Amino acid sequence: MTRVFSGIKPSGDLHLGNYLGAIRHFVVDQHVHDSLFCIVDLHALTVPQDPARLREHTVDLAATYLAAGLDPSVCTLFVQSHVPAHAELSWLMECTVGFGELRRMTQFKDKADAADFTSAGFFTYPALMAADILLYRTDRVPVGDDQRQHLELTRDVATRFNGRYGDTFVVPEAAVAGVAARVMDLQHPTVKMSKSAVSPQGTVLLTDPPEVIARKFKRAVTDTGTEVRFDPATKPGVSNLLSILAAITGKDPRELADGYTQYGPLKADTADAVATALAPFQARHAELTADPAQVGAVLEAGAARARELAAGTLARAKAAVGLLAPEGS
Ligand code: AQP
Repeated sequence: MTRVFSGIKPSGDLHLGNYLGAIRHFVVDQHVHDSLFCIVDLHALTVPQDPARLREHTVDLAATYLAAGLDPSVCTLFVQSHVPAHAELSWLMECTVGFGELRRMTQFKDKADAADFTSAGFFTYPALMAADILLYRTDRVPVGDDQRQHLELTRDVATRFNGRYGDTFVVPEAAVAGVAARVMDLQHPTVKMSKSAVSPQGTVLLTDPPEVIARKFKRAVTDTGTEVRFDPATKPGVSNLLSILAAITGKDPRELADGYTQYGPLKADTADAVATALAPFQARHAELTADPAQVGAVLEAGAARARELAAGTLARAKAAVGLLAPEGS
């Protein structure tokens, strides 16, 4: 059975981009592949976090995974820092990846330029991401389009390590969704919707009530002209709405465009579709939020399985590079 691994940072409230680009694909994958879904809390530390908020976001992300339909009886859900092998293998990855390769990562270039403080961890986090994936001998990594470059780097690092030290890692494939692989901010449609963006009106949270969803879509920035056409290059605002509606209805964004002559009805229909799709999630999320013990038990069982799987790969990788195993191990 092929192995799937993916993760999300508990760095803020989850949004429609996280759902359409990642989580909804996890829900399908869990029934087809041996799937591990991680809350990558170590990645969240690459930018300063309030400790209490980080803990809250970690539990909330677990509740979000479960509420979205991840079933712990068929997939493994766990917190990255509960499996120390991630941090350990990350060092071996940092010593395998090139400085120049990390410097070329566009997410680093974009965000580092805008930040007051850039941690060394923010620079090296693609090495930790490679460790996350390679630890589980992952075949397939479902991610949004923004992570494609990091996945390529993981493949390069795995191939380099295998070439230097012998066959140790599986070289994984990225599985990037076709429609809505990059959901854009409703107020700034050339920028991706993001947890850390300072754009509350442009970011649709998974927990937004229907009236807030309706208001955000109503105020969405559209393009000059009045024609409804799917053309991300010249009509990014309208194309973003069509992509969201297409992802939820399973229709083609170009065909959907043919059904509209004005922006208003497209905004209203997209808001309705999003609110309806999120309603069952929101009900389940509220129940799980009231029952943190249930969420904690899922994470404990998930970490136990992940530790077991990770131990073998870490031991192989350490032996391959020549680290002396402790006596009696
Ligand atoms: N706008 C998006 N459209 C489609 N997919 C997206 N993803 C994130 N934003 C969009 C996908 O969600 C998964 C989890 O992402 P992450 O939280 O680990 O990191 P990120 O990509 O950096 O997400 P954010 O929301 O932008 O977080 P911050 O602002 O904290 O950096 C990934 O599969 C990602 O592709």
